[in-house]
Amino acid sequence: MSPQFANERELEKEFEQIFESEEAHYLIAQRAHEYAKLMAYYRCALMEVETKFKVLNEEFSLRFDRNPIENIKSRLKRPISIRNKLKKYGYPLSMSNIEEHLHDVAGIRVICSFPSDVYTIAEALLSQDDITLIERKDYIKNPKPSGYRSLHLIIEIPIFLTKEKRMMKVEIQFRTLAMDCWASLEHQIHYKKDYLYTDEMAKELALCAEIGADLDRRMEALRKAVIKPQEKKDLNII
Ligand code: 0O2
Repeated sequence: MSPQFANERELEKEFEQIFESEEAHYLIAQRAHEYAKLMAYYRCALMEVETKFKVLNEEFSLRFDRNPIENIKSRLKRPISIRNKLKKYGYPLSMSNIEEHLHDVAGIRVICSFPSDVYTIAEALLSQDDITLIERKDYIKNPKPSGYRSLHLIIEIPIFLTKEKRMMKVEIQFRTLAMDCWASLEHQIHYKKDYLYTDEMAKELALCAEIGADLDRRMEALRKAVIKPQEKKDLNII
């Protein structure tokens, strides 16, 4: 056995001894339980926010006979992504650092029909008295150089447990169908990938995003042309 291999075997043995100790089992189990509990709280926050969107969609449907929300997708950040992001920011992995420094552990994507629906639904949510706005990034009014468009909100929402009320952060991304189509496809082609990527490709993707934005503008103009006067008045559409 080479000296390097002998050292590795010794290291392995040392780890085995540590992991077989009762103390280590207890520590790992305790950490796993804390993590599972925190993720359960984030899942509760996602349920709360998702319900709010479903209620808004239902009410809209009653008032205007159409649904402004096409689709709602929610997800919890994967443990490896949580670890990587904390590492990127220079924080050790701990439950308090996750809660304090990561704003997108719980994420919801709301896909709306028209650009104006994005703002109507976002404002309706923000006007609710149990929602606190932490951060707003409007990549629709100010698209990223890549062409990415979405309205991002970080909000805080209470969840009510048996003996406590906890404030949880949720990231919400609002997009139209056209914006979502571009972002989903660009995610496969380029975003955070180390595939070949030339300036020409970047220009082509930015052009595709412009085409999507043009589609949104044209569809919105058609909708405004057919809309009933009462809806125009209720939604402040000129
Ligand atoms: P994934 O794989 O979608 O979960 P940070 O939030 O700290 O990472 P930043 O730049 O402040 O960084 O956040 P920003 O710009 O608000 O973007 C966060 C999320 O928006 C990303 O999450 C993506 O979902 C989406 N996003 C932002 N820019 C792009 C883009 O150019 N293309 C696509 N397809 N999506 C984008 P994640 O966790 O980075 O990625």
